[in-house]
Amino acid sequence: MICPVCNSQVPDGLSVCPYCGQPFAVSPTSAAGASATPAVDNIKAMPQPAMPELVEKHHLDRAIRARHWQRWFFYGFIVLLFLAAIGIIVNMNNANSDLIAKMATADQNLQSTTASLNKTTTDLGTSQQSLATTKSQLADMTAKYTQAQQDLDAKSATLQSMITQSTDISQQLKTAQADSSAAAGNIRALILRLAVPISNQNIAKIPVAVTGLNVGPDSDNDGLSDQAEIALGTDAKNVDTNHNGHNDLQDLTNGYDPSSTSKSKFPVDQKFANGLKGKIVLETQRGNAAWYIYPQNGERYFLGLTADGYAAMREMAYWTSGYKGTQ
Ligand SMILES: [Ca+2]
Ligand SMILES: [Ca+2]
Repeated sequence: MICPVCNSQVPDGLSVCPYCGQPFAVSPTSAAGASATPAVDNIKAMPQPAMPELVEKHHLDRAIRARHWQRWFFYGFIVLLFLAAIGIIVNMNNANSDLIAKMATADQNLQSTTASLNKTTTDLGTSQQSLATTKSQLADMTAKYTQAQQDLDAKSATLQSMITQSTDISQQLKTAQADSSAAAGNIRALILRLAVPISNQNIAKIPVAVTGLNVGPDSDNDGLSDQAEIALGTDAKNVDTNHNGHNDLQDLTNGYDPSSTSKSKFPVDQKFANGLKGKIVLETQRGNAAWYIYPQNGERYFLGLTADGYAAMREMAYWTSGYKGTQ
């Protein structure tokens, strides 16, 4: 049978384990039968170690085996700890390397960010200066705009005043033109009333003063105005009315009658002319031409056609003023 305490194989029928001293329960059959004798015999036949030594040896063996297993467990545990420590160190080393790399990267990023920040700060300073300059310019422009607006308002007011004045002047000019037209009519009527009528034949007896004959339009550009050519009976659109090879002004300057087809000189009668000194004569056959007979030399000075009474008045004022300029 097996000892329940030390698990040692012991012969059946023993009341005590010979290895550990554990008492056994003795069955009645084995305790009081004839079979008890063989068991005792077996026990006797077996080498019987001393009981204390056996127990002590058994305990020592168990302690040794326990120590043995404990030692191996300890060694295994140490190995595991060592491996774990190596793993931890390796991981720490790797982590440290990663941290160093990350720190280097972070340091580079920090330097880059710092440089970028410094540049941004510089740009910001520049932008602030530019903004300040722009604000200053804007304020200056605003002031100029305000001044320009004020100037514009002032000029607008001045212009409006000038427009008002221009309207007044325009109205005054219209009034003056009406007055002038009325005055010209009155002067024309006065000349017609005061002038001495003279025939085309008789006026040719009065020498022509070759001055004052170029006032106004000159269609053929021969030096005689269109009105003067009407008064002289020449063609205002033909420089040589009598076809004698000399233009109308040249004929007149040399005493020839530029309207005469006979190409002859004027039939000047100075005595007749002197009789009309200081008077206005009106030759009615050639557009009511008015002439002033100058008192000093008895020559006739063209005043104009009475259709233009105002011009006639100016000419008469000129010739009667005593002034003989370059007209
Ligand atoms: Ca002419
Ligand atoms: Ca001629």
